[in-house]
Amino acid sequence: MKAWLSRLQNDLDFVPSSPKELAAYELSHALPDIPCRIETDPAMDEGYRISHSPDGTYLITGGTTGVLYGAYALICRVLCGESLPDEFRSSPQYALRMINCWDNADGSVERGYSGRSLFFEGGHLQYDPFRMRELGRLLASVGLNVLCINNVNVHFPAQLLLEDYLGEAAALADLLRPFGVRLMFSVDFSQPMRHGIPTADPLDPAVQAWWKETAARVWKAIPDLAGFLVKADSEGRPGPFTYGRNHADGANMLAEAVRPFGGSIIWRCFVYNCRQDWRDTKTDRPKAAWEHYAFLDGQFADNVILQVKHGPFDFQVREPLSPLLLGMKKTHMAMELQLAQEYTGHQIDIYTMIPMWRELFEELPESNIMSLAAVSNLGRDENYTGHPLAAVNLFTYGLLAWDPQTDAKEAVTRWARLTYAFSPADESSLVSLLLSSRRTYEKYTAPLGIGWMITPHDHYGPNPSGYEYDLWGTYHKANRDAVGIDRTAAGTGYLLQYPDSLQQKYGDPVTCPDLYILFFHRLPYTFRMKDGRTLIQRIYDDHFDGFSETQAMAETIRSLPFPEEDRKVILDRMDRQLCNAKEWCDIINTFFFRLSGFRDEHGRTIYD
Ligand code: GCV
Repeated sequence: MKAWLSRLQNDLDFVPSSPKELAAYELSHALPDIPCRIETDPAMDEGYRISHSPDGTYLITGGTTGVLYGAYALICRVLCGESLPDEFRSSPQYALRMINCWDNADGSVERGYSGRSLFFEGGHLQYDPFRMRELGRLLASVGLNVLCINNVNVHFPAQLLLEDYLGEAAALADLLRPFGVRLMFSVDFSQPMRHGIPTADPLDPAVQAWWKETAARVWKAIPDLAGFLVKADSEGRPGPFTYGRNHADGANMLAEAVRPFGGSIIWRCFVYNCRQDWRDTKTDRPKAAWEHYAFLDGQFADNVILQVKHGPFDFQVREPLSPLLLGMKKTHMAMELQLAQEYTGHQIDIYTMIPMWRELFEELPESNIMSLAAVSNLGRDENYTGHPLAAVNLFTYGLLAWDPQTDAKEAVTRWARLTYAFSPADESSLVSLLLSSRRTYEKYTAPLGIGWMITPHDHYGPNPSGYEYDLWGTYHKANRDAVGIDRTAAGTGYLLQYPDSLQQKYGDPVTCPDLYILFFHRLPYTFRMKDGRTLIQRIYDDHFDGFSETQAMAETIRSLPFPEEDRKVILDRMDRQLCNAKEWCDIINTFFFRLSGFRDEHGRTIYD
């Protein structure tokens, strides 16, 4: 099952030369009985208007790519059986709606759970043009417009992308252009040093000249390249700190190089001390990004976009919104999400993300970010996302990047209807299951905002002490009396990075929402939660509930009429999810029971 494309009824058997031509093709195949006209109005850019004339014709007016988005919007609504108003206008909220692939030149994918890279193999760019068109279609049909094809951890020889591989990359850019998809490259900050320059110091004229020449060469080959994505001074990657420079120095130097070509520098803010000593109680990893960037607000060039992970740690099941996304008002910001289920079940466990994203957007004033990025969950597997149901995350991410007000249930329902066309009852079961899957996963994994009880490095399955004495700054400090970190002013002070209203909300365990409570507070197991249960009982209850909800989920999954090729994969993964949920439930409950000595009030089995 090719995600939601199967309802388009046809394989894309021609090479479109423009979004308009593609739009006409898609409309004539998907809606053969509906007369449509397309008119381009370049001023509308990516926006479109769909109007319905009395003679039954639909007119789609839009900018160069807007007409394609309009065509997909019309197709989606008609196939979903939705009624359309006589006139309907739309344009995207965010200019760059990006997918970041963590694909390596050797064909592996960092944190990839859907097979090998779609773009690389054996040190080369190597892709199937048919699949690239299908990918273009997947992205365009939900409005995604930038694809960064290589890993932010730029491993040699992917760096050659800028030299030997440029012709191949340009051919890929040509293939994706009619879909309104622009390429982006991750670059290594120390790249000049591979070309005979003894330093990568951003203030060194030879370094600046090298980047300018390189940018000129790259943009000559791919004139609409969206920009460079940079991971610097993070997890061993090189960066400006080596030369005593800050990240505005580094990003602005690159920004100058790409400016003549209209390129952007997407500069990641995932910077922290990854060689922390667990005995060091002064350093608190969530504080790091703010400490590195907040004081630089206003100093970044206007073609630099700071890309910030949605939470201050690293894509845990529940983290508060990163304070940087709220605090840097004079800098262009992008929020980074992760479709790849690194900490959220490896595309074995069902985990639908849009409920979580909606919570983030509720905290985030729209004007604070101008772009959205998501780490890809795509790979060479026939179904692209490994687990067929993980496709819902790519689909709904696209809708949300277009319109952050997108309703979670509506978006998931559209995906389900386009993908499976079930009966109303089955569709409703599938949609409820998907919408509740994140809470279920959260319940059987790490409790109440604490995160990080996962198996180190691989990040699948429980290991509550796995990261406890490690270098990564991700500690829960559970002992026989209490668990969690005090991040208030009396503790590490992380909370002080937030605006007053959030300091009030999170600062007192009595007002702090339970789901975040152990992120912000260190609490005794006897602490009374808002519903009167003790903290320890709540931990036990959540884990038992998480497992029993997974059992119910499995029942529903078995009852749904998935097409055969999906059914096999889904059932197999459901069995593995059941084992995983049981493992989490038993290990975490036993971990806390052994430490605290408190028995479950309901007498359920906790192993001792
Ligand atoms: C690409 C986490 C992941 C790494 C990833 C890193 C990042 O640490 O485990 O695989 O590296 O985030 O976002 O840069």
